[in-house]
Amino acid sequence: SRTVRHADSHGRTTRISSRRIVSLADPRLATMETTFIAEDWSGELEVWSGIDGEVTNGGVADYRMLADHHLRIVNMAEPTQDTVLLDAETTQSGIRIAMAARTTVRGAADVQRAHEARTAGSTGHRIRFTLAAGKPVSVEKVVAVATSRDRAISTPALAAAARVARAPHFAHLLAAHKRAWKALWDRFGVTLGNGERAGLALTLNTFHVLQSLPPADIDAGIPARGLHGEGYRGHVFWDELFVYPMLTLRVPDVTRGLLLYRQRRLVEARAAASTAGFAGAMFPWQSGSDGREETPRELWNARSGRWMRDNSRRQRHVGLAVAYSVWKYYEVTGDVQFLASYGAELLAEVARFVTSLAVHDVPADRYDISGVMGPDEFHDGYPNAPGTGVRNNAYTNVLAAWVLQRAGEAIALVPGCPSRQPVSARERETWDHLSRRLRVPFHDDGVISQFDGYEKLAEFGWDAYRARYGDISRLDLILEAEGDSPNRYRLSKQADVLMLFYLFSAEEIRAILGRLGYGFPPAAIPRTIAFYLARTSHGSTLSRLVQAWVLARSDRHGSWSLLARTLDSDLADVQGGTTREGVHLGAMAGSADLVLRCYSGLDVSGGALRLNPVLPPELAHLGFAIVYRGQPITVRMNSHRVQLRLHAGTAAPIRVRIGDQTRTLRPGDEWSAPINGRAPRSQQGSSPVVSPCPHLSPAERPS
Ligand code: IFM
Repeated sequence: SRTVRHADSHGRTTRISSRRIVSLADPRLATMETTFIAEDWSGELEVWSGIDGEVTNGGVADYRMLADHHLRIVNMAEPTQDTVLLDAETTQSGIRIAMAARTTVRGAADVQRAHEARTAGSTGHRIRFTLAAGKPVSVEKVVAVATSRDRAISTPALAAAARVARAPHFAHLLAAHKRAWKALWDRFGVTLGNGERAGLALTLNTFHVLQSLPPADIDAGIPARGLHGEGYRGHVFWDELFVYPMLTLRVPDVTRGLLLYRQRRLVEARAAASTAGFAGAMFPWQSGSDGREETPRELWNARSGRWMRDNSRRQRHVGLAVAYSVWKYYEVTGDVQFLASYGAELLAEVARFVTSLAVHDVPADRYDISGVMGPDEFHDGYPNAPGTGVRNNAYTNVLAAWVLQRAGEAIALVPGCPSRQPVSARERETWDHLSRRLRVPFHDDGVISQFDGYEKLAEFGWDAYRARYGDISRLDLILEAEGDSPNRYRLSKQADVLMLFYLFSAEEIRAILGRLGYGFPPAAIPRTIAFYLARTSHGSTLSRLVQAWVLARSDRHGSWSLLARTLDSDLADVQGGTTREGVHLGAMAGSADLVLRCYSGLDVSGGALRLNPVLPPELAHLGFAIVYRGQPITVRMNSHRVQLRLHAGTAAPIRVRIGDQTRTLRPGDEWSAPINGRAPRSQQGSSPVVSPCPHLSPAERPS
């Protein structure tokens, strides 16, 4: 909604109020209602209402030197006296997009209209009517869209014209829109026992994630910047890793649909792997329509006025993120059918790819993965070999070891899958072996090393650079402008090793490393975390999110402050201007997910739903709804107690663990359990020792 009071050069004041929606009830309809009130005058008003086919992609300053015109107009028409239609085609992909707009005027007696283009590439109606002082007149526009990707249509133009002709008026569309949001909000609403600011930001973030999701019948992924701007040209990265969890626990079908978006692009990922000389599927770092690699080769540095090489496509961990999400979807839903039809194949193809990436170091009987980049995009190689990638990125190798193990389990669960290229017993043995022998580098003091040789890099002068530049989040640009390179230093753009503590509990990390033959004593965990916390520039909005998660149990107040900043990523445009290029969907979804999963200690690994909350001091209570293995559950908690209510229905019994107690619960059951085994509050908030979230065993908790 927007209201403007406009005073013109003749001293007349006009109040213009507009409301507009893109319908959640029918995402192919949008509508806006604009109401004019002449406050102190009477006379004629002229309005133009139509469709602009000359719209350009000019929203990102750095792309201004690139092509910005992506539509070719095919036809413009006036199907009925109050409707115009524009039929266009995207210039490269040839997708037809038709839009029909119907304009109605209410509250004026003398409406005159003429079909008139405003520019050569637009079509519309010029509408005139008389405004009487103080008497509102509303102009209502309803727009329908159809594309050549829609199902069950003849042509997009016919579909758009038919849809707009059948569409109800604004008030009906708004009412249906509100009902649809209410139904969605019943699933996604979170009650926070906290001040309004965090609640507002959480609601805003959840809203923007939800309205970026494709309807089930549309083949679309999750673009990193939502549907809100042109940053990264709508490309899909690994950011979905941060989005799925909040969806899977509420609308698992949506996660399933989005994983199928990846599955449909396996063909392209297989081709990419084979072209590069590997087996299995190599998912692209940035991709769009067909799933081919579309990461730009160069990045513009406005500081230096130079193009920089962009080697970020070396982030092979993107496929591991897809595989991780497949398994997590299965754990929450128990959807074996999905695993049999699609999931096992995705896991197997990613496992095949990492297997072919790994090179055996025979004397050490270890496997190395070289030529990659971790999530930290500041290191694309070694100081003497920039651009060639790094060796044994710990995040990649540890996650790969976990995926190899899960791929084996998946095949055991659904033997014979994938039927296209069944997994042989020998392959499974190789995966098992690799999940025990991949190399993970460590520093001399036992800290997990970001990659082989990270420890040998120079320490960076953080204080001096902060003093000189203020905002040093994009050290890659700063250093390049100085003729230097981040490859020389111990620094990270964003959480890299720490991503392990985001995806896995401390026990899981120790188990994966233990299986790999590495001792990782509890004391090494806070040392590892502290090492990287001190060396991260937060050049991505994902970075503080991960740190907020990692600190949730040891520094509850610090975690909350980092979360508050992440929640504000777009509300306050914390990167100073990037929000206008699109929201940061990973941070938006991840912050909403963190409040729910991390602070409640919610975990689903091992076939049980576990809750082990530690709320930050700022959060008196927390309430939300989830669906676990088909069972809808309402959860409420404060720092002493968790209450669960399982909705009546036909779901199978589930195992639930709260603190140290485990129960089997059935539809209709309620359980209110005290939270046990936590350090007293006074010991937690101020602990200087960092320890990860979510499930430290008592022995590992900082004391
Ligand atoms: O995927 C992220 C990446 O991790 C950091 N740079 C921005 C990308 C898109 O959000």
